[in-house]
Amino acid sequence: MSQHDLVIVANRLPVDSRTLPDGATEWVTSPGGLVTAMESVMKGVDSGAWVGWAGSPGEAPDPFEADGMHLYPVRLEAEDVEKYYEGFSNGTLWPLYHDVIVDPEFHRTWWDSYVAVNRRFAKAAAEVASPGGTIWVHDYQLQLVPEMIRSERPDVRIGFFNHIPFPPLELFSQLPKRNQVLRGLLGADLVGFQRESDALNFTAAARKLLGYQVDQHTVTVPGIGASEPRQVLAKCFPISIDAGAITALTEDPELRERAAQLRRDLGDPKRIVLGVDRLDYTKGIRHRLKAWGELLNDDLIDPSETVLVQVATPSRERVDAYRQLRDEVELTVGRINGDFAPIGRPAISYLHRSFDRRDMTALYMAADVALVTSLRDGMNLVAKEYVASRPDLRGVLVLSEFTGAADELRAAILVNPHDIDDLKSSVLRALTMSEEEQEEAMRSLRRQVLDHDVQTWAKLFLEDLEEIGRTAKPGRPA
Ligand code: GDG
Repeated sequence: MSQHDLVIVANRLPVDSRTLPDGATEWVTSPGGLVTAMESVMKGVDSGAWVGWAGSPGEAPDPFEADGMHLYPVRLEAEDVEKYYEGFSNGTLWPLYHDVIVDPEFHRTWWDSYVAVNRRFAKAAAEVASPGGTIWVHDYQLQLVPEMIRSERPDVRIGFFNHIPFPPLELFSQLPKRNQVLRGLLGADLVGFQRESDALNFTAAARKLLGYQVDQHTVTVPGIGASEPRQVLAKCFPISIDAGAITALTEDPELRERAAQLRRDLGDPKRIVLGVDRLDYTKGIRHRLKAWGELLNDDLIDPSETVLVQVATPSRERVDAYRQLRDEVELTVGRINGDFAPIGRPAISYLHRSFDRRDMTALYMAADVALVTSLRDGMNLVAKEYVASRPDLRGVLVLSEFTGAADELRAAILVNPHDIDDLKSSVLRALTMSEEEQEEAMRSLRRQVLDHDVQTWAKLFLEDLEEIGRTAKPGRPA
């Protein structure tokens, strides 16, 4: 087995398998922020690897290479998918870490599976990291992995990044096995979060629940037996997007034409309002639709002039709460269209499928207003992608206060999505904003997004991790 200086560990590998017309399958890189960020850092290392699940239950494929990355598939049986992934990750942790918007469920068999699968990922990563190398673990599905790696490979630097919020102590305390989760995370040298408040929630939990000493962003983990205490840095690193790649797309004449065509396809409305979300209860889609329905009902929006385009990408379709959400959203969209749509065109153009990156960018370019109404969101990349797609300085971003992005994108119209009246007046304000106001706000938003792209995010995280490794373990190879 080869050895790698940088090993990424994430639930999914950055590839999807595709079936060709002759029945053969091939791997295609799946687009996404993490893949882009990692591609940029992988370029700077001699040998990089990625450990993750290839996406189908059962026997894992052999390790293979894709786009210059060494990929190590981890096996997940159908039962692991049900208990580790749909169960503990998405039925327990996801709702609990997102302010219990739906009730978290807990089953001890889910936890057992979470532990077993985390061990499998940790073992796979420990096997392929070079001596003194770096392992970067991602997200809530793998919180036990840092400690598991450390017990096998104390020579490596371990980083962890949590893409979703870390909840306040009062909520985190509800998690059965909370201390095991904390100890798992504290196996890392650096634990990264989206927002400062997430990092503070985490250090508060380490202090209150484990009794560990905390000094600002540093948690001291006591040594076991003769081993020395260790310091763990918990800090925020707000994730971002590949702003350069999006800017390049917006300059493509074919995409400009596609954006214009989209408007024509929608019946040439005066205003297009856009929502793009995974179909997830954290994204506030129900609240958005309620506000939209009321605006139409109150005659404050004319459906022959203004259309809402809602992309709802299919997500976690086997988890009950997601099935229920889909039913509710589709019922509401159907009702609103039935009540208000002009003949031959929708009041809400609802799209329950995925689009390629070019179509997504064309949608952003066509949208006069983007609506991000999450009830809780680690960051929300859609908000940043919309801003990056508007070099023309037009368009208005309505952004929930409960996103990580709201900490940075202060020039957006910030909204409390729980307050339907606030949501309604924010939408109306966005629709009536003058071109000068739009330009001023968009210029400020763009400065923030273009100066802090995903490549910078990854670089800052890895630099901090390397620095900690150097100071904490002077004897280790740099
Ligand atoms: C988690 C955290 C955090 C969506 N539909 C399509 C499509 N997308 C792309 C968007 C965007 C991404 O998916 C969604 O990212 P978000 O940040 O909005 O949300 P989550 O999926 O919940 O991501 C979140 C993120 O991790 C990163 O740390 O920001 O808070 O929850 O890039 O454009 N892309 C394409 N077709 C679609 O139909 N191509």
